[in-house]
Amino acid sequence: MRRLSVAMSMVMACAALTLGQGEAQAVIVINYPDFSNVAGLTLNGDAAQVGNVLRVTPAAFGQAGSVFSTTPVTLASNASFSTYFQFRFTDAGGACDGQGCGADGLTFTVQTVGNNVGGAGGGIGYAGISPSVAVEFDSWNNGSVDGFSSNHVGINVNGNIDSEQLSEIIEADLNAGDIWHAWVDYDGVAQVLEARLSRSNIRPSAPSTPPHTIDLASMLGSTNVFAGFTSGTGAAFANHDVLTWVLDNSYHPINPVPVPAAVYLFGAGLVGLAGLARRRG
Ligand SMILES: [Ca+2]
Ligand SMILES: [Ca+2]
Ligand SMILES: [Ca+2]
Repeated sequence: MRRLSVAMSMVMACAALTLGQGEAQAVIVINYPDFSNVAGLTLNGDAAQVGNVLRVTPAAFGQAGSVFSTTPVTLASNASFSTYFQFRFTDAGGACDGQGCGADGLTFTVQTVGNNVGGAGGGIGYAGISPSVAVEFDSWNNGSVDGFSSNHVGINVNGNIDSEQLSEIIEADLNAGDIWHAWVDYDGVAQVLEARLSRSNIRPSAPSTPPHTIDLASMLGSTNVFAGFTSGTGAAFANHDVLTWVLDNSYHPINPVPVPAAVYLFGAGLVGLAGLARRRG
């Protein structure tokens, strides 16, 4: 009995840690420790569930896919949110752009509908989706719209692939097959969007792109949004997989990131779309 009590205390401490220091009001509304169950998500175009990952596009020519929450996420009144996800690009093939092979990348996108797909290839499954804001992880140099970079992170708006902010990723090639950790945070009071990227699960103190000032609530015209991912391939390709995803509908940067056991507990204790759908199913 005593042993059980100690075990429960440890479990509760673990759950509290997941919330982050002093962030008791954080509410995780999307929580997929993996994608062995994709209930609560709408898969569009060439996106598919493969094993326990979301394959937003497969390693094949000319693909375009997207995955969004099936029901809208209600953000804080000022449209604030924080999200964390892991992704990985594998089996790069087709043409090469002179700075490695594989294309075209992945975006995290927030928009007002959940069942559309943007342009393939350099459109990264995002081109033309408006109104929207996206963070792109772009692995193919499409010339001036990409700042002539073959490996960069950018902040895009309203389906335009010519980024508002763009920074070269120098840590490694996106197409090298590593697991990447990404954080996207929007502080709707300060109206600042930041993106962070690392192969470590420790959230970098500095953002990976210059902070971008944007009035998301006005731009989208609603704080009920669809959040998710888009991807595209063209003459070059790769598997563009999302491995895990957590979204808080307020500004609470997800740090430290959930470890799998704590994520499960967290999802069971609060409302996660996946958990909700499982209970319904
Ligand atoms: Ca590249
Ligand atoms: Ca590109
Ligand atoms: Ca780009």
